[in-house]
Amino acid sequence: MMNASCPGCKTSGGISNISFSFRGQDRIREAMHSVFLFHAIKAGLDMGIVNAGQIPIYNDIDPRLRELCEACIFNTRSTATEELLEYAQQLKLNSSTNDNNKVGKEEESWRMNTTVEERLQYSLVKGIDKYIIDDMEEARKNYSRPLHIIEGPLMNGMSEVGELFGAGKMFLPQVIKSARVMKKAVNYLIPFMEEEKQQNIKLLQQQGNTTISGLDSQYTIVMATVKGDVHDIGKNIVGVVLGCNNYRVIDLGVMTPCDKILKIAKEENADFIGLSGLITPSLDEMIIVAKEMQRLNFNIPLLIGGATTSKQHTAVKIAPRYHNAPVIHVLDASKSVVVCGNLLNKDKKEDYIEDIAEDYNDIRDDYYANLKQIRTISINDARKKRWISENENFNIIKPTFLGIKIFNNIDIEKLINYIDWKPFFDAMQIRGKYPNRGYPKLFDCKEVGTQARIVFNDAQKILSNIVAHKIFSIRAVIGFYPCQTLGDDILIYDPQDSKKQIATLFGLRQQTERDSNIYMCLSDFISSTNIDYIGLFALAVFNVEQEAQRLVQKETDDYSSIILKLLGDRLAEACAEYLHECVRRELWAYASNENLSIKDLLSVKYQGIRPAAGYPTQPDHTEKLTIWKLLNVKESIGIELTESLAMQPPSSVSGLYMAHPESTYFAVGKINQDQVHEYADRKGMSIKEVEKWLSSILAYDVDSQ
Ligand code: B12
Repeated sequence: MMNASCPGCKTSGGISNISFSFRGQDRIREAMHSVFLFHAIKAGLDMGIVNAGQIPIYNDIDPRLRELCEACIFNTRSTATEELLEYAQQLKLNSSTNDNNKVGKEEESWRMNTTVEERLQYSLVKGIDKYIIDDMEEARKNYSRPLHIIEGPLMNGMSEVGELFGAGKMFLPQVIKSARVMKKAVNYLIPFMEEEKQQNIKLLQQQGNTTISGLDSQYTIVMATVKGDVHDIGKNIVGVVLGCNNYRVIDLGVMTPCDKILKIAKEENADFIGLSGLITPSLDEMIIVAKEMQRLNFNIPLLIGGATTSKQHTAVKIAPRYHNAPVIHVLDASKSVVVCGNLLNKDKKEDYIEDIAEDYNDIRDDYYANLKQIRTISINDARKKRWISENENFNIIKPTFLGIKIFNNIDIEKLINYIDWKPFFDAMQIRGKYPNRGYPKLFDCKEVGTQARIVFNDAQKILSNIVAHKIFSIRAVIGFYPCQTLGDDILIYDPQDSKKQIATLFGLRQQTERDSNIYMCLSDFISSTNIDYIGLFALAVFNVEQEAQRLVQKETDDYSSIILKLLGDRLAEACAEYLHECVRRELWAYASNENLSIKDLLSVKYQGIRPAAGYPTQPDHTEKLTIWKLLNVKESIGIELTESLAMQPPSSVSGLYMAHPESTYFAVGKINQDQVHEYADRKGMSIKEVEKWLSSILAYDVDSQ
């Protein structure tokens, strides 16, 4: 009625109000919410405020309870309220007597008196793989071709998963579990499909024909992490989510050259190309792919994702290079389905593309307008206003050794306490709501607490297995050197002879106007008059990729593989934290009395900093080359650098240790041409090369020069 009389108005409301009188009876309340939403959405409800994590699927509600909820909500009979009250009373009684054996029985009861299609649907939605092979065998008997099982019950099940995820009724870890069941089912069918294909080929050859059709109805996305980059967790998650929504995902893995991506996209008749990247040099590679797509006259959408990418970079630098089809930045896995869906939806497509084009035009305009407004001071003036310590008598402490120390086989068990779990839950898109944000408060969050606990427990099991079977090995190398500051650079001296310079760490200084009137550079934290000291380190968790690959191939298990990789990253960061503590307390021993809790460590409450090339205090990835040369990283512990200076294996961290009690993290921010020119000169690199590596922090636009 409202929609008809006020077509421009939207409707919203707190759904839980309808079940208020059943406080404490969650099962009744949740069923009422689900039933109400089911009908209200159909009737035009635009938005409902509801606990999405605790809504049962409409069809899963006990039919009697469902009918009673409907009777109450629609007020179809005068006894409806009493009947629902009676049901609730009975439920209370049953739950207190039956709690002990109920779980086991409920687990199996879903299989009774059901068709194989219903069971497959249930297994997919609930992520249960226990019976999938039995059910596949039964389905094979009912269907003439294995392909029909995929296109029929399996796709139906995954469509439901996709819909539930899209509606916020399923969480990412649940979706990944569903994908595991799907993959197991499809893998079981592959040999039968292969057999059928061979028979068809023979038949077609006898008839002089050569084409075989596959899953024609599916849309295909070719995805890859671009050349020089090694990170794929985000891309893999997107692949799983799109797979759950019936897309055919062709994942080309990591470090994929442009020509390979485009060749496969052509061969596979792809409907989309998706690129992923974690570090800034990958942004340039994405521009190259876009240019090539234009040159080769592609006309399919290009999707951009990964931690270092942004809507702004996509709009300003990538989209203008490829005009034939939309270039769209995709923020996360859940958005990927929406974006692809909109691009395929005949009714929405045109408007959607127009909206994106308009949005990206505005972003470009803003970007160029903002560039003009960035105020920088000259690098010479910035140097005059460098950061100067208040404590000039700061006591420089010499590390307990100078030169390199290698740590082979660091004990994982020692690192577990140092793990920061927040990024793990971020990657799984499980974010608690205020006041229950972050680990461990997250577990108390009404909306996501249960899922958080499940995925955390799964991670603990995998972690125990890693420890018990020594699946990962963790190696690190640390070096301490005498040093001194010269301008913005740090001169590194020979550990045996502090007069002999053996390398230079080049620094970038803040240049955008700031209220503090202090323009920092890392070199400010090192003495320019006395011999000072600096630490360098590199560390990595090895065998993560190999084990993840094994899980995917042998056990078709994306869920465990993604958790395993996330654990690899968590352990790399935990190791960085642990080693830094050893440095402060024992190896450099400038804070030998430090005794901080893990929470304080993760909140950086210690003395000194650990800046890393690529992070905001030193955005220049090429500085890693100096660390590699000094620490002999490749030969000593086996971490390699790709052409984009990503570290291989992926779960790697490298950086510097600085001890000055007042040293802090800061962001260099945007820098101007005068600094870039000088920096290039000092580093012996061309201006163009420096501009390429520092493109994301330039206060000017190279393309419009
Ligand atoms: C966790 C993390 C790490 C971990 C793990 C990295 C990894 N294996 O992914 C560790 C500790 C190992 C690490 C190391 C480094 N890191 Co780091 N890291 C991060 C952090 C905090 C989160 C990244 C992450 O894993 N997110 C979770 C995943 C699931 O999300 P995602 O990759 O973004 O993917 C989602 C979307 O982007 C999208 N998506 C992704 N791909 C695709 C593809 C398509 C087609 C589509 C449609 C969508 C899509 O969907 C995904 C799922 O939702 C980011 C900061 C941040 N908040 O983003 C910095 C960050 C990425 N790291 C950064 C840097 C610099 C580094 C190091 C170079 C530091 C160093 N010197 O040691 C190294 C490099 C490591 C290497 N091997 O070369 C920079 C990169 C920017 C830059 N300047 O280059 C960042 C942005 C931090 C910063 N603010 O400066 N890092």
